Amino acid sequence: MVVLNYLIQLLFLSLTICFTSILATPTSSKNPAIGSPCKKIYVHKEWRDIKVKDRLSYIAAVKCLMKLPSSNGGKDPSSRFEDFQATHIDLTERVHLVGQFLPWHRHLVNLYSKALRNECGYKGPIPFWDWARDGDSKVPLSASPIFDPVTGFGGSGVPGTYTVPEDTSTIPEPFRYVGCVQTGPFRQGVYTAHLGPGKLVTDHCLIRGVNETWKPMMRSGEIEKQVASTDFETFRIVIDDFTNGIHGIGHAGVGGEMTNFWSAPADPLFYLHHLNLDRMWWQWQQRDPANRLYQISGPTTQGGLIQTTMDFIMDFPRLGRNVTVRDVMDLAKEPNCFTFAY
Ligand SMILES: *[C@@H]1O[C@H](CO)[C@@H](O)[C@H](O)[C@H]1NC(C)=O
Ligand SMILES: *[C@@H]1O[C@H](CO)[C@@H](O)[C@H](O)[C@H]1NC(C)=O
Ligand SMILES: [Cu+2]
Repeated sequence: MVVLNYLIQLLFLSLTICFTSILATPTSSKNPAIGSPCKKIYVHKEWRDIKVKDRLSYIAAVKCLMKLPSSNGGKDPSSRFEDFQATHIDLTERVHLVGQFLPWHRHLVNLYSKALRNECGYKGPIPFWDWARDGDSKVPLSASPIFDPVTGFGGSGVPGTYTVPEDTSTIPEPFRYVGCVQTGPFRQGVYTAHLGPGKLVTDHCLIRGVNETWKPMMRSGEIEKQVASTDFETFRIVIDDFTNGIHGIGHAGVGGEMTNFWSAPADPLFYLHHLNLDRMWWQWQQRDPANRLYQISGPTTQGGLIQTTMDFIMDFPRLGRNVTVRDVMDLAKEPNCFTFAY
């Protein structure tokens, strides 16, 4: 009798646990109220400061995202990884060279980080790529640990292995498409992108053309000049200059599809680059939080006259709910909840 009683109690207990976890997932843990304090703050780290074991599991998680079906179940995009790229392609004209550029990409990278954790079980730190460490280094950019064939994202493209499509209307600088990456976890034959280059839909390899021309612009002194901007408008414009700005140098330094305004997120390095750009913005905000934590400017549309405000609504089709610019300004609040190791 005692045993039976105990068994019934156990059964009841496990049912309760079961129900609680089913009920808890969609409401409380997945979508906490925007603006509420964070339950946990994730500390993002530079790629080479992350344990090799975690670097490998990060790469495995990216590959997992590439295998998961797209949230719309469709052909284009064909995976969860491509959901993020497709959203970037669709919204390119609306989210670049405008006020929401930094806020929108901050949230995009955060949604991607959450997908790696929640959908692919990644438990380590989310990596950023601190280009200054390569800019200040004696070795060529192509020798950066970020391009390591085993503990990195593979190297540059090999000339002659990729032919740029005839329609280059959304491929502004085809000479940067040196060739297919032939080393590392995303090498040709192992990873095939379906969206891009540009707005085209083609099956293709990961295209890179690592370009040493940009290494001097990655030096910490050069980057500091940009972060030293005293108002957001100056900062926003100076970082986005393709040839000198810190947004452009990461894209141009990697070359290939990373230089494509639309389809750049075909390269998993896109997210490490943009997280570092976000880190530069956060550092800029932190130098004078009273004035900068909630400072925004820039047109709502490319070349437009209306200025972006805190109430501006940003959307993330396929990826998550709408958020305002205000919602992403303070990293210590939901839906952000992360910080940088340095
Ligand atoms: C590297 O960038 C420079 C400057 O834009 C350009 O002249 C050169 O063709 C590029 N090389 C490659 C391989 O992309
Ligand atoms: C999200 O924002 C977009 C663009 O402003 C808008 O078209 C859409 O209706 C919004 N969706 C919701 C659910 O509010
Ligand atoms: Cu972008």
